Amino acid sequence: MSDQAEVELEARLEEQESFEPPASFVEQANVHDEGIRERFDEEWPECWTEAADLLTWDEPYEDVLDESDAPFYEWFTGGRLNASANCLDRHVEDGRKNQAAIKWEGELGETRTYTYGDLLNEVEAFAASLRELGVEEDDVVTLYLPMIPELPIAMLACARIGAPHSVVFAGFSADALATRMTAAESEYLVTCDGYYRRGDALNHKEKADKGLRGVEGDVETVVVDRLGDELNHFLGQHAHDYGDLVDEHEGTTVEPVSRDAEDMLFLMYTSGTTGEPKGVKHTTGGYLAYTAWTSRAVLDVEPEDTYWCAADIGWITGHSYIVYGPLALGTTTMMYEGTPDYPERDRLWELIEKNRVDIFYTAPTAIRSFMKWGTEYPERYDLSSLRLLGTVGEPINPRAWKWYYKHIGGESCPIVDTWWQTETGGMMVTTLPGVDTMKPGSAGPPLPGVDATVVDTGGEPVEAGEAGYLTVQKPWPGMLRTLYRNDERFLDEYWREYSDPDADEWVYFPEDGAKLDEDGYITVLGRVDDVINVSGHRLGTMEIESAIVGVSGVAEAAVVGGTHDVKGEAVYTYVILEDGQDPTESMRERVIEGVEDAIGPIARPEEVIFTPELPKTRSGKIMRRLLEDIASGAELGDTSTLRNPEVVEDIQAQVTED
Ligand code: 6R9
Repeated sequence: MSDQAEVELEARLEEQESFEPPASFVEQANVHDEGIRERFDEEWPECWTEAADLLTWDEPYEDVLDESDAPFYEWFTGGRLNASANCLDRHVEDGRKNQAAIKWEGELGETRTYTYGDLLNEVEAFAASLRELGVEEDDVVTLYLPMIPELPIAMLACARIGAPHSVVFAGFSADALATRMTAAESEYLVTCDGYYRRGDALNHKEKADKGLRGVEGDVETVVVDRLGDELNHFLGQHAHDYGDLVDEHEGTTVEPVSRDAEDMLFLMYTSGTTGEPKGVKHTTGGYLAYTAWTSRAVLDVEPEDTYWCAADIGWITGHSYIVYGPLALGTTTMMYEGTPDYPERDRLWELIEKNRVDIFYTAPTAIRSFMKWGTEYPERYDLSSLRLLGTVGEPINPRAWKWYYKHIGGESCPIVDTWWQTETGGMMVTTLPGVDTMKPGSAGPPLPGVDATVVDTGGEPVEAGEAGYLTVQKPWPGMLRTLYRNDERFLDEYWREYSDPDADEWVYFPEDGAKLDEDGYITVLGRVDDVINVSGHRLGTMEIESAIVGVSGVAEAAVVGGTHDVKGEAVYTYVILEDGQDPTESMRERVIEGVEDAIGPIARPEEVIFTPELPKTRSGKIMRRLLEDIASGAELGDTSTLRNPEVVEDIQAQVTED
């Protein structure tokens, strides 16, 4: 293409506000029925049998939905099934034993492929091992593992014996592990010696051991040997080597335990408004049906595909769309251990070309990094195997969307911008790639059967063109069932705001702001609670604040999100020291360390701003909005109503200095 033509094309793309799905995609799409939304509305809730039909049930369910104890909804009641049998056995029985189930790429270039047959064997061997260690049905097993195949294997082994797993992201700190294990009263842990990050061997076992010292009682621990001789570690009391266990139980048959549809499949701790992480409970039938259905309808996954979701299994995206959804459909799901820029900034594109990846799903923060690095990296590779692209985790700006569309998708792949949460289990608002027009920056209409409505503060639906709060007005199969052992908090956090319990009307509030357009498309604007979104990771400002006030010498702290080019938001901390303490460099380092120890490097403050006071209203409330504007470098509004307007200038000067 001539330079001139290139410039013209760029200009056209810049202005284009909507995109039709390519005809070549539509022809082959799993869902191309334009009337699907009306059909699901008319047939609701029976429409969801379409999702349940993707699964193999040991016992058929009696009712699709039981609303008798709303908002403690139950789905597919009376049905029985096992998630691991749905993800493994039935595909092996269908003659697909030798098809790749997991293709794993290590950071240093090693690869491992597990066929459905291999995966089933290892899952059975590890399930037998867990049983031998004493794990019984309904015992919570904590998995503190990085992106190695043993993580999905352990998840499926737990599912096989009916033991819910609680995966703790490997980047979380020892303290975060201890808090989650204690909250779940989990007496079993699967972890590893270490893993690679940008070529360096990280000592993970040390962190796990430190975490275990914060947990009461004996914990039976299994340690995966990821690094061989690279790091020396001692197994210690109550610790077992994963490889030895699996060798010992090789060839053992473990019958999948038949679970009630409403039995817990897993727990996932996520950040909320208070300092305590919330234990989101997902169950077997509804969750698996919903992740399978959305993988098929939205990600267009087919068994023949090589599908890659470049998230970490330590977050919900990895649970739903690396492990359960894709494996339930019997496809080949990829896992990558490392970072996108190691050894070079072309790693992901190299892996797409090498594995002939059909579908690629990542986060806007990653796309913004790719943009910054430049087109030379994707241009080195043949990405023509791609059929569909997806994003998740935070709003995507139209520029990043268009860059992804052009430079990764070659203008021939639809993009699905999928809004959902840990609590929703699966996607809720997104275009259907074979049906809907795409509008960069707007996630799209709600999925069929999902009643996502933007409302005003009074709970009334807003008019087209207006902004308000996102709500979900009808239950859906993938929804969380409660917060683990805390029904009261479940009601408080999600259902108090817009429901009318006297009229038995229940409205779910996800704590996101949103805007509606004339075509019913929803643009999600971001959290309206004290949760910030750093590189697609959800962090509670209260958790960070409590970590900072735990540092000796600190009197008070306020944490807000400030806008950041690549990360979306970054952590800004305003710190007040105790009398007699000086704002030294070492104090700053201790604050940063305090946060990393309590949560992990993902929560590392971008800036630590020392101030003698926080800006407060006359009634004594901290003006968070103002702190956010300062962090983002935005225009400040009128500050004269503050009790202490003079501190603002002082703080602002510190932020602009850096
Ligand atoms: C899946 C996941 C949930 C929060 C959610 C919202 C933000 C997720 C989004 C999005 C705009 C999208 N979010 N997807 N915002 N557009 N496509 O990320 O779960 O970690 O629980 O975070 O992420 O603010 O409330 P989780």
